[in-house]
Amino acid sequence: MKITDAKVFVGGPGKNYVTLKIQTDQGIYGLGDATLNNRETLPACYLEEYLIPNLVGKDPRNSEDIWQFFYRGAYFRKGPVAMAAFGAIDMALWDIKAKLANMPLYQLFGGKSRDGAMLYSHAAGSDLEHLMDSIGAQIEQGYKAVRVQCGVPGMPAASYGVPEGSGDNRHFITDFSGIKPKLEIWDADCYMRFMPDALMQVRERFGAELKLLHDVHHRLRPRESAEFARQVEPARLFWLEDPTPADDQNALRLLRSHSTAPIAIGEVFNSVWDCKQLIEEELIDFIRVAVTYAGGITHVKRIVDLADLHHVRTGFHGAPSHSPISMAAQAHLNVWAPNFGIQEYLVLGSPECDALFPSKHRVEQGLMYVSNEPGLGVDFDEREAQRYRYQPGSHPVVRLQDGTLWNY
Ligand code: GCO
Ligand code: MG
Repeated sequence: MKITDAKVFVGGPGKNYVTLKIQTDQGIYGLGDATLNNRETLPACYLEEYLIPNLVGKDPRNSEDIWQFFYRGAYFRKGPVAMAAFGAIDMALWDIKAKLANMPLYQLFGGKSRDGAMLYSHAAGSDLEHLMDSIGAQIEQGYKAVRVQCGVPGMPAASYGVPEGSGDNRHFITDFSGIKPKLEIWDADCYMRFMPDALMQVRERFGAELKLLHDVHHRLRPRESAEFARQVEPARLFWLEDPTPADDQNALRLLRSHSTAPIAIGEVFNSVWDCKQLIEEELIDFIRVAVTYAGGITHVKRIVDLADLHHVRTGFHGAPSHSPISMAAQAHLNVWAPNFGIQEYLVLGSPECDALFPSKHRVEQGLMYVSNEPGLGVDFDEREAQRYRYQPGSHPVVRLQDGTLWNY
């Protein structure tokens, strides 16, 4: 069996999905997602100019060797651009393999450990009142776990995860008005004075059962993050995400020695080497990598297995930049993984998105059920894809009140 051709498409409804389609000489094709939010053309170029010419002619069943060929063969290893490109190839090869076996992908991992995998959605408000309404709306839709982000008094309204104005805008991350970023302001003092009590009010309003998550988005210094993690303990969070940047991983020891709040980190990681210390020292409870920019199924499965040895559960990234292809790959891992924790999920299902990526995966009462079709169980309509073009966009940048540049 041989790979005969591969093509990359960039675009989608309100998104720049990077979709890879690998064709074989047996008529079976595989699909992969290389969407690196706001840098989409880079993995697309890496695929087209460097990887696809080396892919054609290879036996698609040797997905491990192909992964090693690109990773070890590149000499300059890792990085989100390369790992997103390898990830898309890897997803597509697993798709082909499962189609050849005539099985849904999860069967190749070892079958199902559960039927429905728990999802969390997002709630956000410019103030506590709007946040409460937004949480209520998510619960009404059946979600048992909700990530909550709230505007902070004293800080300009637009900060991470919080809509401008009072609306419920959960697609805030990318600004498509151009390549120049918008500005957000961060003030740790205002945040730390307000947020622990706000989370406690949410807990009191919605009761003990609701699983509450909160994302600090890398904004606190290590000492602040330790204090904050201790302060939020009474709210009994399901997780506290990215309390401090994980570049200096030793810094997490300080937080760990002051708080038992469950910690989730890893959405910006792209290799097992980024995860290793946090997992082995048991400095986190959930690993947040995504199949999209952590090297696909082959590499993420290795991370999941390492995590399992250290009581770390999965909580894969699922921001709206992931296409239904990588979300499907994660859904298959989620029903299999013995150490599954939760999956981030933001409804992608517009009619345009469903037309571009037809699938029978379904969400019911906050749980995701994978379809039993062979492969990833998602298709890609190339004719629909012709409707879309790449649209430049950017993440905001963050400054402190005095103008100092800070972590987005
Ligand atoms: C999350 C993430 C995202 C990121 C986004 C960047 O927890 O979902 O923090 O919101 O900001 O993926 O592109
Ligand atoms: Mg996050």
